[in-house]
Amino acid sequence: PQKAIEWKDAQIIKHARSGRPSRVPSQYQVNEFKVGMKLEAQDPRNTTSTCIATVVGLTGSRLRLRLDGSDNKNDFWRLVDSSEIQPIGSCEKNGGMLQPPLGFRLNASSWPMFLLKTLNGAEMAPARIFHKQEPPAPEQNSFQVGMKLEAVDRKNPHFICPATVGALRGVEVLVTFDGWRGAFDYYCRYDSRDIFPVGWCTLTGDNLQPPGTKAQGMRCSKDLKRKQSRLLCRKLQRKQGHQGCLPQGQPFSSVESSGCEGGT
Ligand code: MLY
Repeated sequence: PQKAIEWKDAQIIKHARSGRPSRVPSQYQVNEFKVGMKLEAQDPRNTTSTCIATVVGLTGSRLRLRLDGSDNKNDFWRLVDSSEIQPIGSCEKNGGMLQPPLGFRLNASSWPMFLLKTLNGAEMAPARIFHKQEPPAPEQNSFQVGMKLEAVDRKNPHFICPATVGALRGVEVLVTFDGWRGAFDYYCRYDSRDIFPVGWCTLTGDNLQPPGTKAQGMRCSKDLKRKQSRLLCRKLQRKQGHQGCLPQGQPFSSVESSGCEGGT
């Protein structure tokens, strides 16, 4: 509850400052799921399949999910308001059929029996804890090179890390991880749900990783600027116990990335 208030205040202040009408978003960071609850989820490796998943962990407003009948090597993380999760029964209601996950451990013919067993007596996540919809995407890509953000490390998706916009490419943003060389960089759409404004982890209670320790090679003055802002950011993060640069509540998928860009 405390968090929800902080969030709203931050929203109101931000909108008041920008002179825009204050539209407070729904409390999409609220996570009422519990470990062990079952739900329906899109199979991330076979997105046309709807499967049964179990919440095997909670981190901030994200769920660590494991598909029933799959192994423990393919866990994936979803935001509580993700459109890729829904209450059990939704698939059938929409005329669909639950599918075994890709890599189903048993023979395909045993799927109906497996389904029956896995759901029998299971704690199903109640419909009321699902969020009605994802927040709307900003209208355009307003990111700028050098802006700070918090981003999912797609190679290690349990990690959310301090990052900097390294380049822009139309509707795409190059996410570079502070203190790491290029191996983890990726391009994503500006409205991707893997990138967050600075302060997101603090707001939702997720863990923000500390920046890495590797310096990036300097090729031009832009790189130098980026390095300076990274150092400044790290200094601030140290002060705040690695909790992000300048925690300012911003809507998830907000176009503006806040924090220490520009080194001021
Ligand atoms: N131990 C792994 C994890 C690296 C994570 C990098 N992220 C945070 C950008 C490795 O060194 O490859």
